[in-house]
Amino acid sequence: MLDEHYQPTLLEPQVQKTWDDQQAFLTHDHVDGKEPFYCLSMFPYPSGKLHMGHVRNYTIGDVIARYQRMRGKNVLQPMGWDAFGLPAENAAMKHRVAPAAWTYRNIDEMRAQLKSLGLAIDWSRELTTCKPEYYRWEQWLFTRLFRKGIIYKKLGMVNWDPVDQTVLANEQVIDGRGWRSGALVEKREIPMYYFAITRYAEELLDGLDHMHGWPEQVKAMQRNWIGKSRGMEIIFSYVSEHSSDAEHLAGTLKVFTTRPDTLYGVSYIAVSAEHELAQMAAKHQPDLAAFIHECLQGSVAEADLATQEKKGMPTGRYVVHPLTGAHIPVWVGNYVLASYGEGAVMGVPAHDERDHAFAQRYNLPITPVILDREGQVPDVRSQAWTETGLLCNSGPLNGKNFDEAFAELSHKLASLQLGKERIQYRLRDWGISRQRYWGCPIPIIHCPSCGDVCVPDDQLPVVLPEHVIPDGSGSPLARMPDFHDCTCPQCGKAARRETDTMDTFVESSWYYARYTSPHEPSRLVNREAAGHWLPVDHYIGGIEHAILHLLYARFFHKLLRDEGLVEGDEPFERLLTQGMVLADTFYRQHADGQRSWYNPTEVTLERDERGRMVSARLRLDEQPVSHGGMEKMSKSRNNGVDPQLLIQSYGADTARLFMLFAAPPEASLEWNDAGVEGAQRFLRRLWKAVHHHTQPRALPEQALSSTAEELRRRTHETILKVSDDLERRLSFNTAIAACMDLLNQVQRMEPQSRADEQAVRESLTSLILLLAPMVPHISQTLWQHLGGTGLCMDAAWPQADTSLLVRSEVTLMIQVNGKIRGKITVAKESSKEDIETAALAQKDIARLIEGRHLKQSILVPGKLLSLVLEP
Ligand code: ANZ
Ligand code: ZN
Repeated sequence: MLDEHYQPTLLEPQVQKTWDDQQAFLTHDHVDGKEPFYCLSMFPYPSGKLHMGHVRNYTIGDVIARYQRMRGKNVLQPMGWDAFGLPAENAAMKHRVAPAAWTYRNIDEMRAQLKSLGLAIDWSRELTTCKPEYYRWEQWLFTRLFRKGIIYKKLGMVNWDPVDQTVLANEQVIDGRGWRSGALVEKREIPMYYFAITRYAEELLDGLDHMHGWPEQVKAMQRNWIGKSRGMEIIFSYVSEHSSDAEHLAGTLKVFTTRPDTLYGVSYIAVSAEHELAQMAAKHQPDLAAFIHECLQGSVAEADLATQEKKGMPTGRYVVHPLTGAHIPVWVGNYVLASYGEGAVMGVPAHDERDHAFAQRYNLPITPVILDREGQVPDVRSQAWTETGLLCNSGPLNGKNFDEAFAELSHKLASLQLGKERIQYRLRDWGISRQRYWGCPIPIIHCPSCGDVCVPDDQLPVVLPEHVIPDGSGSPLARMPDFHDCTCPQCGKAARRETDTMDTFVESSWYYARYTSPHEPSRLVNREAAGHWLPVDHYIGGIEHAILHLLYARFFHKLLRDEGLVEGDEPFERLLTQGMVLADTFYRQHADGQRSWYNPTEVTLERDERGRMVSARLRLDEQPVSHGGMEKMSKSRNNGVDPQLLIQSYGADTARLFMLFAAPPEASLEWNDAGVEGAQRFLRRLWKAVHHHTQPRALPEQALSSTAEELRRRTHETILKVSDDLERRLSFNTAIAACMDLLNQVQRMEPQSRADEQAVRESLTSLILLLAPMVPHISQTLWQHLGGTGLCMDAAWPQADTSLLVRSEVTLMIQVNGKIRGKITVAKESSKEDIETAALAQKDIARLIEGRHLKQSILVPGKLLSLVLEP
């Protein structure tokens, strides 16, 4: 018997127990006749508590996983922990507890929280990256890549805290000072290990063009990050007045430019403060030395460099123009990046804004060499003309356009051996050494005779001791002879183990592959399992990972491929980047300008009839607080709402439904209590409708009433709509809205006959199945009550009976990219969206479209639907 009232907090643990008892989420690699589907949500850092962003992420992933399962796929949805990282060390210092113990305790708490959400996760595949059985394979791969030269050592710049005598992570430097000591941070160069990701730059860039399952925005961000520029390197020889320097200098100065066509407009050369010429010249010029020192103090972030005031100082050195032979002064410029191109720029003030600002400040010549659109010499006194055009003031190149000038210059300079065409990437090699304790040890042994030697396979893993409590002063491993003293595997002499650990981005770069065979004892992955499951069919995570994590994971996939461990070029077929969760912020400002922030749960709101906030008062003292707008839920604004409280008071299904209904997945979601209550109300209504329907009543045997006929049509329309929303459009909010509509129809109908009752039953059963991926607990209970056997999550996804959709029908041709590919019969009054949905649901059309994006659709009513796909 179904209880009259919906009591989610009682029901949900029972349903979860049923799933557990039946091992419903356990995934086997091969299930006869079932296509594999790998659905992955980005794994969390075990900070201790689930936040709303996690709940949103994992709910979306779970809906996709459960939907695909009902579609008959063999679905893999794993979960794990990105368990190394700085917060564990900070917590360790604060609470005097070992990072390992803190991390493992957090994992236990968060696992329980995730389970309470009812996620269809195969927990038997759980991974924890701080465990030796995981990171040993990272170390193993490191040694392979080191031998291949894909990992190499060079000097890298770090933040050094002179008081704490320790290297600081960027986030530990606050306003240029160490976060604990308050000491002014210095830059230091130390040897570090690097992944040669730049060798894969071209492939990482080209791959994006074929990734139709990724949002355009994310691909654009990756393109910019890789930053490919086509240009030329041009060589300027030094004017050898300062012969002592000339001996040390290579004899030439190289620049990288994307605008060789402006070569005749060069009026100075600017080098970065780190450039060898700058260093050399500073030896004789104390004022230059002071300026260079000042430049090196500032931020190294490119954004800061771009916006700061352009400053410079002459070095007293000159170079020779490769074509005119003119002498050109060399300056040190604070806007020149040491790590881009050659760390040197040919200054063309007439055609580059930065150079223009610099030249104006220091009275350097501004000579236009590119004509404007009208073919006139542009007025560049107050502003640079930065577009391309025909050349002027450029000797033999006058009148040529960019391409002609480029070609001619590259020919000419090559013959003089003073330049050549070159591709430049903004992407840098990836430095992975961290002078931290809580990370994966780098498997290298430093031998006084043999140098850097890889730890041999039979000595892996290099286990990180777990009982250590760091104190903030340097790496504890460097003070543990038990850890670092060892013998050289090559010559047997006493040697020292590397005490740096790896960037935690390394662990998250390959976990997706390990999930396919998480307990494989003898290899990084089981090749067969990896071949079976990869690539990930759908990857879901926050937009904040659009660049680094996703780029590193793509890079790793290629590394694994080149090691013969996985197939294919890309790890993630389709990507969904969910938006942030926002909430209102409330504060009071104190006399000293400081603000105290109050949690939304401590504040009572008054709203007008249109829902606008009229007043906000702190519950504690009934006095007003100011509204600071909607912001991302965060500790600093104290506007986080704890998902656990939400689940405890409303149940997981309500929490899930609210998350899905409040906004499309890619948009940001604004938290509000009214929405939560609305979600709960809908589930109560659904419950009530099923309860009401299953009360025994005597009904005559009669034909279907016209309202019931209409209900059937609506039911099948809804099936079609929700299927498309869940599969193609990933539009969960509109899917839920369609279900809400259908429930309204059901509730309006009082059956007059057995046949009518049957129609209602069909609607309710369909509704429950359509909602099952989103609200799995209530669906399981109601479905069982309506006579379903087994688990609702294993029931087949409802199929729309298209013959029922037709009122008075018309047949339309379907065109794809201009060719007739099929036809479709639809109700005369169908909306364009409905016709499109129905057309896309046709097998033949779906096959044509697979993996591509619909760019446009044009409806010629009564005749034709034309679909235009993206190339
Ligand atoms: C001369 C010139 C003339 C330039 C002109 C631009 C416009 P992208 O497109 O990002 O690759 N540049 C080169 N190395 C630099 C460095 N280390 N720090 C700062 N700027 C640097 O940018 C290439 C352009 O950025 C290059 O082309 C160079 O300025 C500058 F009308 O050379 B150009
Ligand atoms: Zn040795």
